Amino acid sequence: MERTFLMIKPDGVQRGLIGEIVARFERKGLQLSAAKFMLVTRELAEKHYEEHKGKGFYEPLLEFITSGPVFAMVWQGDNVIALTRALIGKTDAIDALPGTIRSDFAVHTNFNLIHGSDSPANAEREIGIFFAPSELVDYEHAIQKWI
Ligand code: RTP
Ligand code: MG
Repeated sequence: MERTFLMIKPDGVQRGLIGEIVARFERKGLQLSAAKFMLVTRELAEKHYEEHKGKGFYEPLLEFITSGPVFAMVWQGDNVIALTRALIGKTDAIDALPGTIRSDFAVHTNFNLIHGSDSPANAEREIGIFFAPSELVDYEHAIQKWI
């Protein structure tokens, strides 16, 4: 069973889209392992986005992600990384397929509502940055049997 780190960014929170976005992952049949509503410190943001250090969008991205609360989550399921990236859609809303979160609700690359891990290694790294092991809830998810 694979795990991923998803985070509704400050724009998604301010626009009242937490429920709408979470509902899409629930309906898909994925299993929620952890969630918390929180502020991202500069230190946390630097760790999370270390792969983008030095790029032109790095500083504005850190400013944006620390500008207001986020909704951080861990989800699990078979192929959860690829499945959630598919539901989220391409980085730029113009390229995102209709029906994806970014196509349905986003206009601009800089305000693209949600982050999703892009590999198993990054997922584990990001989960470790945002959650303590004790915050991950291990339970039997009845719906998994039917999906
Ligand atoms: P994310 O990490 O947030 O899930 O998004 P992603 O994989 O689709 O995109 P990534 O390449 O990892 O970029 C991280 C975030 O940086 C901002 N960005 N801006 N102006 C630009 O060219 C640009 N490129 C990336 C976006 O907010 C993107 O989600
Ligand atoms: Mg990324």
